[in-house]
Amino acid sequence: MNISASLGSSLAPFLQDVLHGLSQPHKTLPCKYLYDQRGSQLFDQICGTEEYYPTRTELQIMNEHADSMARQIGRQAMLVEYGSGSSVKTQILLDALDAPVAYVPVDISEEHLLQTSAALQANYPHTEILPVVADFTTPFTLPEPAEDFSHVALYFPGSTIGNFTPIAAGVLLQNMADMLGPQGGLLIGIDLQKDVAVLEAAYNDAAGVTAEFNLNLLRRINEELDADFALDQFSHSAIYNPNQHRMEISLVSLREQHASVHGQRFHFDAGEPILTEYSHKYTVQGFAAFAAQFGFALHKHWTDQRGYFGVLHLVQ
Ligand code: AVJ
Repeated sequence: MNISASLGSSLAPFLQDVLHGLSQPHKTLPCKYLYDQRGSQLFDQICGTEEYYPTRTELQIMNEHADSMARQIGRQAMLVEYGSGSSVKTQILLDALDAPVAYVPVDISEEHLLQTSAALQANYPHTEILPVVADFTTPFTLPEPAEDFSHVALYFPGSTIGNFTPIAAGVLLQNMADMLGPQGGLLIGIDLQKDVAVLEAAYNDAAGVTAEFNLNLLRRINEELDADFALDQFSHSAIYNPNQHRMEISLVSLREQHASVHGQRFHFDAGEPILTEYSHKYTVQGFAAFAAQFGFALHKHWTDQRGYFGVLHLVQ
């Protein structure tokens, strides 16, 4: 995106969010901006690393239990997915679901989304594929499928919910509850609490793909927001915070330095972090209790043998 094209009377949201985050006493950048075209590619690459267990574990759970999940979801559903990415897990669900009325993948990475949707439509001719380019953290309108549907089934895999602070996750769950109504269900993937060494290895892969994914955010800011971050003067850091049950992922300034974004100059101390992402780890019961505050009841859940990852079906 060209910023001059998206600048109206106010600043473009990306620029606004970056300037705001870097002006905080503890500098932050919103993790949703990690997923441009290059970032989405790098994330897919992370999923293939030896150390990053969540995707492969969730896939294994989906492969093993998709039929049981499909029975929970029921017939005639409009399947909506938040943060669909490459929709790999969704295809397992679509295969088990016996032609849902429509599939609505929602993602902010437009190119990636439209490519994936075209491929899916060819593979699932009896399901209407209705991609929506949107940021699912802010309200958006669901498309109307040509055929009637009986209920909305929301699929939110990948433990994306882990990126949200408890407060933001609560807002999201409330929005989901409002969208779903009394007939709706939520099938959600969550990463579970486990040995710290396993967690930290997953976010510090030896090949350095996660580091590149994280640094890609600064490269993107340089490119799109007229900034001048010295990419080799920031390093990737990913540490588990056992009190908050979350991975804290940041870019650490390797020396005292400045960077300008769109004419605004920011100072960085040596060792100062820019927080780029949280990844919260839950327990099944802990998450169910949390979701209950927003009217969700846990109907069924599935996990792997090691108990690394959980897929939960919650209903209103
Ligand atoms: C896509 C949010 C699930 O938190 O594990 C992976 C993102 N960041 N490695 C996660 C991520 C660094 C990932 N989620």
